[in-house]
Amino acid sequence: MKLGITGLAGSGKTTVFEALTGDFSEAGNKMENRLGTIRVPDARIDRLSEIFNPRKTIYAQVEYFLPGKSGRAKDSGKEDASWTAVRDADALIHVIRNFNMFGLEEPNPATDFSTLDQDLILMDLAQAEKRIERMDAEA
Ligand SMILES: Nc1nc2c(ncn2[C@@H]2O[C@H](COP(=O)(O)OP(=O)(O)OP(=O)(O)O)[C@@H](O)[C@H]2O)c(=O)[nH]1
Ligand SMILES: [Mg+2]
Repeated sequence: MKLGITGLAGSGKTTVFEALTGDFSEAGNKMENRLGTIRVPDARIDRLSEIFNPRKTIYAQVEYFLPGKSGRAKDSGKEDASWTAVRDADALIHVIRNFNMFGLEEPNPATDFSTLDQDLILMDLAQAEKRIERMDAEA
């Protein structure tokens, strides 16, 4: 399963990515895409593995994808939404800021949530419209 991390600028995306993956290797590099794969610990698999003693034990994996700056909308809907990089994710993690940060406005989680949500909805709409145009052309 691949999960794409989204959120407005400064919301805490990198922090969440690093907490989830334990990967602190590229701290400070905002341009590059980052992908972290973790194995999901599962006591049931451990038990089954004990019983059947297979040659290999493979846990479920979760991939966390954090798009670099170029692959995401910059801020609060003022610029074109461009979360194209997370388009193939199975689900999105939406990181919302609820802490004070020098240089940013007071936290406003509800507004931030709907700002990004609307960007994503517009992106979906644009995608659907393109698709319809293509279908029309083919018909
Ligand atoms: N107080 C507080 N600070 C946080 C929290 N999460 C992140 N920060 C801090 O907020 C700042 C921004 O966090 P980042 O994880 O870099 O945010 P980001 O969304 O990756 O930012 P951009 O990549 O610039 O869009 C950093 O200084 C973090 O240490 C939190 O839950 N509480
Ligand atoms: Mg970041």
